[in-house]
Amino acid sequence: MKIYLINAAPTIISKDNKKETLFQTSAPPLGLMYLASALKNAGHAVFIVDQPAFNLTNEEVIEFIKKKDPDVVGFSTLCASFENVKEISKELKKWNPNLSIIVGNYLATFYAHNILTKYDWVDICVRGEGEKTAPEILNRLESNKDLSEVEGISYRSNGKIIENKDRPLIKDLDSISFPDRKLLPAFYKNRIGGVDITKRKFATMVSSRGCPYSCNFCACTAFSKGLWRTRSVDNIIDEISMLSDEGYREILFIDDNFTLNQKRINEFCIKIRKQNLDIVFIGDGRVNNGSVELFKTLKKANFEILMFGIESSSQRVLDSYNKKITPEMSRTAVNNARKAGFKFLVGTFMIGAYDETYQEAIDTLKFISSLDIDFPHIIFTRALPGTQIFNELIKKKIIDEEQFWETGVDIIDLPGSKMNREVIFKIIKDQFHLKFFRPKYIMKAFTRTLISKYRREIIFNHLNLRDINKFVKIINNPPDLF
Ligand code: B12
Repeated sequence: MKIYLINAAPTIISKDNKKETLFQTSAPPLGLMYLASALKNAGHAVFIVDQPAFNLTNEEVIEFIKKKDPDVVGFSTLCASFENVKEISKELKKWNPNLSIIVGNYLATFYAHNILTKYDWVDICVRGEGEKTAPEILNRLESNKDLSEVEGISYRSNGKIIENKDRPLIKDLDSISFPDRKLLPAFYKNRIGGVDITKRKFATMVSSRGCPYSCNFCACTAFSKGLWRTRSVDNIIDEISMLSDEGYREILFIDDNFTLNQKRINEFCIKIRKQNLDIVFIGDGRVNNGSVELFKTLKKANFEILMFGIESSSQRVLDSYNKKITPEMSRTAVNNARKAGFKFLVGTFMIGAYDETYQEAIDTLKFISSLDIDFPHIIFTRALPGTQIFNELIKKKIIDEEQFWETGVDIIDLPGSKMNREVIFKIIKDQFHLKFFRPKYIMKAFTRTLISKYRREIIFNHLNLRDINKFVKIINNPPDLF
């Protein structure tokens, strides 16, 4: 069968309440590339369309698919891109009623029944991992067999919605074929705060799946049933060597919890150093895994950027997220990473928990300014479908599930939340740039750039007016809060 896999572009509702499609190419749709390998191994013809990366409008995607005339179209459904998924899939089904429309990823996993009930042009929802499920579906569609035996799907049959039992998570991750990255041009760039960091050929990888922690704002726990599974270090290195041969020079690990197992990290770093590859690695980790030893091991293995989920400086807010860290742990992890020689650190923060006060939010901004990090990524806390925080707020009748199951909602916009979006946004906007222009920050940034070959590469990569203007704009307009 011929299948097109579509990574639809995210949308936002702009100030004048219009739907605006965001075109950004920050990371390749790895999930679809994994699916593509599995479907190809099963003998199907597979292609991927990454709408945001190609700046395609919905109309252009629809016209493109009509020309290709596939048997099946599969969509990655995340809350941010579901609007465009609906619009594109509806038009395609109208054009060819025999076209099978399959949706997968987080939203399809947590709200399959709602999707099939409300959108009658969607035929099948794949819940959970798709590498085993998708080939089974296409093999059965191809031989006109029914889908009753296919685990991990919800589908429509004779007007009824059938929910087959969950498919167990894939135990042996080494059994999964490497993602087929060749289905899309290698034009993705490692992007932080909307800025391409280097010119290096860039790829993302997952070396493990899932996370044993249960932060209530994160959907990964429910998606991977609280389990953490890892690939063998040799399997990970085989993929990296292959990428190295294909000219990749920068790899971002997008694991849910990359540094969970120190023993694994040690084995990986020892073995990858023996390969002596000219590849820079980027990883993220929890601050409670923040020892100097761990960071030294990563630094020696050519990790150049570390990202920490710090979230807030209020212990009360951190506990309300069930994050199981303290602000002290965050500061220690940052300082330990510096001691280990890291010259580029990113912290991610959330402001706007339901009962978070202005004082707590302001304290977090001051905390950000006091931390020795290079870039803070700040977003408003969002209650996303499938997360504990979303379900808790539904139970408390603060979130109307019917209204928000497709999109999620920024908690700050909910009735009864302690802060007002405009007020706290202005505070953040006014405080944000103070961090960057502070002399101590500039001095450190300058000396670190003198020492770090990677930082010099980044700077020389942006020594042009366009990027300098962009950087100044970012400093004055916190990127992710719009
Ligand atoms: C890398 C990443 C990104 C990248 C790339 C996203 C992309 N298009 O792939 C970038 C940086 C662009 C990104 C942006 C955002 N992201 Co993000 N991202 C991730 C992250 C860390 C890894 C995704 C990944 O590649 N996983 C590895 C692959 C192997 O797994 P997978 O993608 O889940 O795919 C498997 C299954 O889901 C399924 N599947 C997936 N697609 C399809 C399609 C079909 C047809 C089928 C059958 C099966 C199927 O099969 C795949 C193989 O098993 C996830 C966390 C996570 N663990 O998944 C968050 C995550 C997906 N992101 C999330 C969010 C909220 C966002 C943003 C809204 C953040 C923001 N505020 O801007 C934006 C919006 C992006 C958008 N396009 O809508 C949430 C989504 C929650 C939700 N309910 O929608 C997640 C789950 C993080 C979280 N903890 O909650 N993200």
